Amino acid sequence: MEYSFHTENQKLNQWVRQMSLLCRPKEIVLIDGEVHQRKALEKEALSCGEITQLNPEKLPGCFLHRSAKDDVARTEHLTFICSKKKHDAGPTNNWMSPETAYARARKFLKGAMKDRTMYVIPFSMGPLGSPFSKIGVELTDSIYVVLNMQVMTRVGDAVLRQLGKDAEFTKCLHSKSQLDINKRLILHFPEDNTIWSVGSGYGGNVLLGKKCLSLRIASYLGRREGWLAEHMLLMGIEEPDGHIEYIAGAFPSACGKTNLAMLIPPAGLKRKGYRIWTVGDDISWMRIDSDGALWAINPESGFFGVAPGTNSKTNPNMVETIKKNTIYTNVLLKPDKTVWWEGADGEVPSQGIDWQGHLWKPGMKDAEGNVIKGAHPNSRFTTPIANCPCASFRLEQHHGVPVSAIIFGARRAHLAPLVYEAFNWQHGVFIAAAMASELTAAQVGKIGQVRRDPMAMLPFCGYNMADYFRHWLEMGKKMARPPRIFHVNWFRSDESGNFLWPGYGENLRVLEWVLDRCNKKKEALKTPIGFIPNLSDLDMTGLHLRSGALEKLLEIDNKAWLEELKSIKGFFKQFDKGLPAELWQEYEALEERLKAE
Ligand code: OXD
Ligand code: MN
Repeated sequence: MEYSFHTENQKLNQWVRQMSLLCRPKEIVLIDGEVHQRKALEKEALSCGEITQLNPEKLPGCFLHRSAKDDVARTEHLTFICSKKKHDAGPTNNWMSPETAYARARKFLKGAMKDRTMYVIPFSMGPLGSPFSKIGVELTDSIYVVLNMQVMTRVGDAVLRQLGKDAEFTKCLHSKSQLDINKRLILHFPEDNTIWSVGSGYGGNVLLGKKCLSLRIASYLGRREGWLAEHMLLMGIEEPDGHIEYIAGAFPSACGKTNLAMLIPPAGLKRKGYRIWTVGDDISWMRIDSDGALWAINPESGFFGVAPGTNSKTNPNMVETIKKNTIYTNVLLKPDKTVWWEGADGEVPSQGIDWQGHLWKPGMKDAEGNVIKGAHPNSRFTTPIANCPCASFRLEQHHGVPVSAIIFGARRAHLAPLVYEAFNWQHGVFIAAAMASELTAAQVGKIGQVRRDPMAMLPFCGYNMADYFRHWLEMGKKMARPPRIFHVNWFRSDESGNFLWPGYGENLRVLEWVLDRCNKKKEALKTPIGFIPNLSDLDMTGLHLRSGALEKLLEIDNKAWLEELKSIKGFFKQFDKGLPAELWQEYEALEERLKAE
């Protein structure tokens, strides 16, 4: 069969034809971004059972999708950086040579789209035409992917017009193939601006604009072009006089990043009249502007959020957001065609259809005696940011927003205080490079075990992390007005394992101090690890912690930090001579300060 595909862009035409000859679809359909095409695709996905229509009165425009049982999360062990030289992928990435990677994937992709349609999705990460933005084109044989990409990115003819005759784009090829975990590969070729994903249908593996392009490929491009692609939320805090300051924040998974990005101010701070504006909950792209400050956009246009635990206490704004035009994946279906998950609002339903499509009743157990969950712990919703009651009005602004502070967060039962501030940019880069979090049920590994996750980018950096640290240091030197850097820990616990800090909306009390520091409104206490707040500088109106809890939250145990240094050393050593000398300097300076006390 001869494939014909024509746009103005010859490189695109040629590539689509080549990939068609490999995957052998029955037809090629260009996604134009128009509503009637989307409606037709929804209809087709409904008729083949790929999605189910939810209650049109209670959840208008919403659908449910169930994935294969072993295709419910990112598969890091099947994710590779395929640079020519192994060294360029670095010690923290899986590496495969481009030749081997292309050859292996080709075997799985050959004829994989037989009897299927290949959809061609032109998409823009970032507002069309912004100097931040990057164009990608995803080829996929999954309508589910098309529908999700239309929520998560800007899709269609306008993108093609932007691409014009000869603009560059990231070549993204996806086939669900047989959805076989043994024939699954998520491959990144930074030097070819190419991504190949085969054998999966899970968002993080197949919505190629997200982790694959906006973090792995973009981090590589960012280094080459002098900007940063980061695993960070982006939020604005508006004061009563209308002035808005923006904070970017990096947290490993299951640390409440999405909830923080759209928090509701706590009752005790209501009198101050703060309003929160969400720009993004997962990814920030940051550039130095002509004012010497760091400006950021969220390249995405949707949230791909975790359902379990989302309720009107943890995240009221998200509860509102997902009431319409939302695609749910692997949640429980209730008899009235609405959805439920563990930790949702309201009563536990008396029955439903679980994420695997089986009849479910509360308390049911599997053969091993474990309680069967209605929704998968990593069940998700894909929903437009525009639905969010606190969506920032600057989402479409080509210049993005100015970043006053960057916060790095982690989950540490002990050691890290509630908040501390770096002495300067270089020290901040050290703090971020050494950051670590305890594993939760969301990751494979022993619960509670500490994993180093620099800048929360461990699974997402598209090149050698030693070079990534160097790039961060270089960016600092180029900024006349760099953001201040902070570290936060909402998860410090007492001896019995109870959290000392209530978290959620109350976290605004910490962010308030962060912004006061940025605006030089507050002094701080100098400690060996950085600046911490004077107790009286945190506004605790309306919040009653147990006596001594705040002191404990800000306590710094020098002995424990000296132990921590040993683990940091082990982590840094794997980068060998590549690790920037500045990070060893910071390491030694910290050791000296800890020993001097
Ligand atoms: C995500 C992740 O889905 O970080 O955002 O895994
Ligand atoms: Mn993420």
